[in-house]
Amino acid sequence: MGNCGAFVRTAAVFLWLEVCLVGCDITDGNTEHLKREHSLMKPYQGVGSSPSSQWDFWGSTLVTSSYVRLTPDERSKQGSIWNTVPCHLKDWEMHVQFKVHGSGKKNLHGDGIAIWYTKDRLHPGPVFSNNAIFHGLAVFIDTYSNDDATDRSFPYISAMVNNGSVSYDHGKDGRSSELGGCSAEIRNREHDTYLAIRYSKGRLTVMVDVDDKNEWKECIDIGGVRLPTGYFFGASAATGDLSDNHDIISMKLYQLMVEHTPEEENLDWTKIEPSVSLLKSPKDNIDDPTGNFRGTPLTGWKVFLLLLCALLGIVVCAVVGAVVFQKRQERNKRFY
Ligand SMILES: [Ca+2]
Repeated sequence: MGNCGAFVRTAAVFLWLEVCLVGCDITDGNTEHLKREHSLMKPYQGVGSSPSSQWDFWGSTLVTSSYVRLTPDERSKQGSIWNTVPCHLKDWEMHVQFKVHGSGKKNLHGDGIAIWYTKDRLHPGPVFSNNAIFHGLAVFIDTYSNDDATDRSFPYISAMVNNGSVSYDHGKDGRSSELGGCSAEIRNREHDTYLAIRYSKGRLTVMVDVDDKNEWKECIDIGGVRLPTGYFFGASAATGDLSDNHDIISMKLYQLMVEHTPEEENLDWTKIEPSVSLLKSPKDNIDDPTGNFRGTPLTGWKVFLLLLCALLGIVVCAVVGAVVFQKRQERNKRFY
């Protein structure tokens, strides 16, 4: 019976470790460090106006002491705000506090906000007031469904990685180029709404906190993503025939303290071409561009298999134990 106990214990420990790997990864907040040169916070002193400012703004953007309004609730407005300092962190997490609000009724408002980590900055264009062809990462908070398809509800949050070869299709809400996404009720909320973008060891995770519960909900989580260092953070928004106030309250960038191998450290990370290695079923993607194997979330069938194995082990042990017990009893009987 000793072997059986050990087997069950091993299975239990393995299960616990896997669960911890998933849970710990998302809630780990102790290793974060705020980087002020890449953060935009109240009261936004010197933004845009002083030569030493670390943020530039463009278009309809209005900076007050309590919010940065990228567009007012008026038609055909375009605005953006961009960090002037290139980011050289390998592992980071950006927290965006934002507010989208306006007088438009259901489905009569638009277009939304985009958060950027790109090679070029202040590059006006048709995609939430930025260029449709870009190098880097974009996370779209799309409040208006341009496409007629009804299989998803808006506002819809999606992510796209581009090496300058693909154009975001605004008419289709970027469906063909999206890496993943989720619906989130972010508009006209009484409380604050937040979005977090984490990039670490080739994994891109987007989380939302929009229900005033002070907890992150996973929206996108994919591996095999390659992004260089030296790009710029920015936010942009646009209105068309329909409008909304698109406000950024804060953008806070945290450095994630992650160890890299000496080989990884010696690479020139500014030369990395933005890419994604697997577009199909990214949740099962264990490929890591930096060469490290990394634990993937424990999927339903894996849990099922593990439990099945443990159960089978117990049954086999019980049967063997019963047989041995019976044999021993029979042997004992013979001695009488
Ligand atoms: Ca749209």
